Amino acid sequence: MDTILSGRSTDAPRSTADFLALEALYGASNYKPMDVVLARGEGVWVWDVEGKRYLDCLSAYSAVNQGHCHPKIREALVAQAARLTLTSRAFHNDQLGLFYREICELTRAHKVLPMNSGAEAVESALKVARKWGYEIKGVPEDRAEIIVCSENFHGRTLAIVGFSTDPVSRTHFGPFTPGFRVVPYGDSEAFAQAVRPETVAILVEPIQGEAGVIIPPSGYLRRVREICTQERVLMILDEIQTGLGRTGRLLAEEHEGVEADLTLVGKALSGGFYPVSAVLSNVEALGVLKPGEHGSTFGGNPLACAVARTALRVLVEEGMIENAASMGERLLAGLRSVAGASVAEVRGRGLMLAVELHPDAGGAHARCTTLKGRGVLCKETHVHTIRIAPPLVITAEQVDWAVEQFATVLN
Ligand code: IF1
Repeated sequence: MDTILSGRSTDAPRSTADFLALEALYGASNYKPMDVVLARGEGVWVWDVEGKRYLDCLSAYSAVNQGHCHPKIREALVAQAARLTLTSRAFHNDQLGLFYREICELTRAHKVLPMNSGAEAVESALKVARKWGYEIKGVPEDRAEIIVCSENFHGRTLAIVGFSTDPVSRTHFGPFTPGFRVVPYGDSEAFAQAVRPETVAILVEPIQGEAGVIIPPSGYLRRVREICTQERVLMILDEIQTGLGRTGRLLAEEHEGVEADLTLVGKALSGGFYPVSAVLSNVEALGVLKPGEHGSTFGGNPLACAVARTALRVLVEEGMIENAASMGERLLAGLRSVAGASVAEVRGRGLMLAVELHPDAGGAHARCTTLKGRGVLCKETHVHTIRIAPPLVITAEQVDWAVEQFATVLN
């Protein structure tokens, strides 16, 4: 450890190959990233260690909706970092109440639970739903059931992977947490059939991101909302990826005109500067939490709150949400116009898009590698789908240039 900690490295890495070798030597192999080593980001652009520029069409899985290194969010981070970064929740701080008020006014939530990672927000919502079930709905102790959807992605904790339907996410991590039931995504009647007296909630993504930008049938979320209201089941919408402008609305639930009982946000809540997530509640579900019953060392810290306040402000003040709607339509039409025989479907809402290739079309990874060579960074999902999600600040000119690059791999 002393060699590593002393920083006495034999030679400073410079090339892409140097950095890849260093990571391979010390890092756990829980990812297989594309062979590009990024060193700088600004707006929609990132640069690698060789100085090559790329249009980022992943946005760190929708965590940099505001664009890389947004100057106003950076200023807020630096200023707060010079004042106060962490107090724990044993004491109050002068940023938390302001963050609460601003995110509630923006989302019409009544209560907020500030956390750090998306998975923490999901886990917190699951705990609140169970507690609400026992104390408000009257479900017998330890009998609460939460309904989730096939092909879900909600994070990597043990409870969450326990209800994943993706073998890669769950194999050899058991035993898992009981109390979850899986229903087909997009099928509201299957959900209605699955509800039992002990059902306390459904956890669902408005659009499934990791599954490949799966958009449910129109009316699905409205019907789920109706069933939840009729059966006294909490509707928990995971907007950690779809939220904060990504689909062309502040929250994706707005496309269906529904209001969840618990809404989860994360990722772009900090513009990519800091892990910040939150559980937003439109009913007093969060009211079941009493002092000492839940918490987190960093949850609601002043640095996170200062960053999140500015990340939300620039999202709204700089018209990023409206831009996501208009540039998303432009990009969707552009991709469809260049899609050749290898493409099965081009789909999307706002700037959350995907190109699904025919199974015999040679896979998405090879095309992402070719796109890298043309200065566009994308990530495939589930072998045949290219996920496309640029920062919400992308311009029409940049959209048109991106379409030209995609044309070379989609024909
Ligand atoms: C990885 C996927 C995306 C999420 C939704 C909760 C979370 C995520 C809808 C948890 C996180 C990230 C996790 C990251 C890659 C990325 C991802 F490929 F894993 F599935 F976006 F689709 N709900 N998604 O998308 O938030 O705890 O990560 O802050 O694990 O590789 P987190």
